[in-house]
Amino acid sequence: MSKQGKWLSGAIVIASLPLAIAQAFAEEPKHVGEAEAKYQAGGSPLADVDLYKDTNPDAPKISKAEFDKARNIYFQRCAGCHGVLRKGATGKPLTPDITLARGTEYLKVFIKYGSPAGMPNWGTSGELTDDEVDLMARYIQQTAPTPPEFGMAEMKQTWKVIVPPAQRPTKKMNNYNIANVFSTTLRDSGEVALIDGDTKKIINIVKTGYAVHISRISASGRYLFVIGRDARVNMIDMWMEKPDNVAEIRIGLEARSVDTSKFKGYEDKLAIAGAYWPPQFVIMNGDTLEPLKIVSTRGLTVDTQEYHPEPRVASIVASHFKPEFVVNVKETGKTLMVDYSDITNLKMTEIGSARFLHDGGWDLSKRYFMVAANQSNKIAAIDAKEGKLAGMVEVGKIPHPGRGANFVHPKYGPVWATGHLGDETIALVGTDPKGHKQYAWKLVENLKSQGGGSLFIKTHPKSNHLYVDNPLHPEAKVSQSVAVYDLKNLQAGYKVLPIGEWAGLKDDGAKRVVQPEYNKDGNEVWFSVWSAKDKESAIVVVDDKTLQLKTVIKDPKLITPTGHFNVYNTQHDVY
Ligand code: DHE
Repeated sequence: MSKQGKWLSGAIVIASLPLAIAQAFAEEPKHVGEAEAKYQAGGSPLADVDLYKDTNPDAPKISKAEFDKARNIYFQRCAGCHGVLRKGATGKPLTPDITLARGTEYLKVFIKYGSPAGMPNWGTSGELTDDEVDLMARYIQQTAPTPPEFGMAEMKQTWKVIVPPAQRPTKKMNNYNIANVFSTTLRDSGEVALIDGDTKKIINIVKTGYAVHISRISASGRYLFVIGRDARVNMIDMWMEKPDNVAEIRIGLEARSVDTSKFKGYEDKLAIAGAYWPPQFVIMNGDTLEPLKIVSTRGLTVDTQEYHPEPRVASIVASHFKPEFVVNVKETGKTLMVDYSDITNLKMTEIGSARFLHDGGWDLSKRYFMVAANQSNKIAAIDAKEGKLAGMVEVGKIPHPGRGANFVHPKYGPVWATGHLGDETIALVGTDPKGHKQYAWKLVENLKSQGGGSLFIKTHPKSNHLYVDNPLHPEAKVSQSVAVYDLKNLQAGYKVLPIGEWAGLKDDGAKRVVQPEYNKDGNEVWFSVWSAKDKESAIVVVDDKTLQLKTVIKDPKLITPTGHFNVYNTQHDVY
């Protein structure tokens, strides 16, 4: 049965039952785990944006103040799954044609108790009061307000060249070993910490966008690009005496991805960023972030071929085989190979795979981009050389690789690995169609990990270890530790490293251990120990040979560290 069908059948059953029975029904195991629901409900900057709205005469009454409050709650909690326009994304559509027919009382039951199909129980969990549940039930029967578009004029208004290229250093002006610098996301302070990987000292805390998301490095290793959820791109010059911002721009109202051109002859020439809203990507000058070309991703879904009004841009990566960006569009399930050699006459190859493309990384040869279609439980292998779909693999529940991990398996040859949000497996996928044809694009082995709620997995060509985090696992002892496998003896299972405990934090924060990241030489692994913004957090560095604690980096400025990106490994796609 389709997901939609599953939801509808559950919905019909619930609608025809008295409340107590509906409650019991809602307490059945959820199809979407708590971890996944929390992860998606990350909060959207659109809560503060002026939105266009109309008033629907058929909808229940709602005052302007109530509408604004509900809109805020919607963008904080609901938009991640149900979409900005409520047309459905990983969650179900909530447009008035559906919600008005259900009515307020029915919707309140859903919002309060959740549903077997994965809707969180916002009321009984204490996240929303009864009044807020009632408000949200009325709100979702109104026509969804539309955020404004964000075109060239708006982008140019936000574009700042802080230090023009002519005034930038002509050689490296500092003594840092830039290749071993880490850019650490300080999620809730809207900053990145640049940390010297050799001395473990903070070089600079650089102001970036709201709830900053990822960092990427230019082909030469000189420029660092950071994107915030508010779609602000910052460009940092690592050659400055104290590396800092040299340009910035907003490319939309909400975004997650950024990268820069890496093909020979185009190094550092162009940058690209992808937006969640409006659904579009923009190609920029790699020196100044001047916006050059905006391309909308609105279009039809890969499977049912229905129009989708807000297909968000998920991961973007620069190809090493051609002057192309690989742009993964979530809701339509399409990968766009964007040829940047002539952006006036822009050519794009559209590769269809499966819906809800999210994150991914290169295979060992850097020819195949392995992208997770997370709500479809699939990995698509995109051949960047031939510009086509090389294969699709059914893996576990809600794969979430980050960029994944590559190593050579004694039996299956080169494999790429991903963990999952929704189950405890680590999927190994064969990636060598030449040398190991029978295993290519197949799920060759499943390792068992500590549990679901995993976000990132990592290894390094010089390491014999594979690290798997579980920051969204409901049990603290799992979310605060990391599992490590010996690549020479996978059958032995994993060892658990108590990273949260090693951090020795003074207060009892969430201490979620997130994202293993190696140093340049591949002999240390860094982990963020992520607590709330008013609690102490830390970075724990582990010796990869001995699996012992090497050092803990603490500083009051390290507020909510999450992702971290080693310059060399990010520049060269080493993982
Ligand atoms: Fe991420 C990568 C989207 C929540 C930390 N995240 C990505 C990418 C996308 C994405 C599309 C791939 C970018 C690329 O490669 O170009 N993330 C989203 C969401 O939509 C989601 C689910 C909800 C939200 O509101 O943003 C979300 N992400 C989170 C978090 O809660 C995390 C754990 C903590 C944080 O900092 O916000 C988080 N996401 C990361 C990290 C990466 C990432 C560290 C980069 C992984 C890598 O190895 O490259």
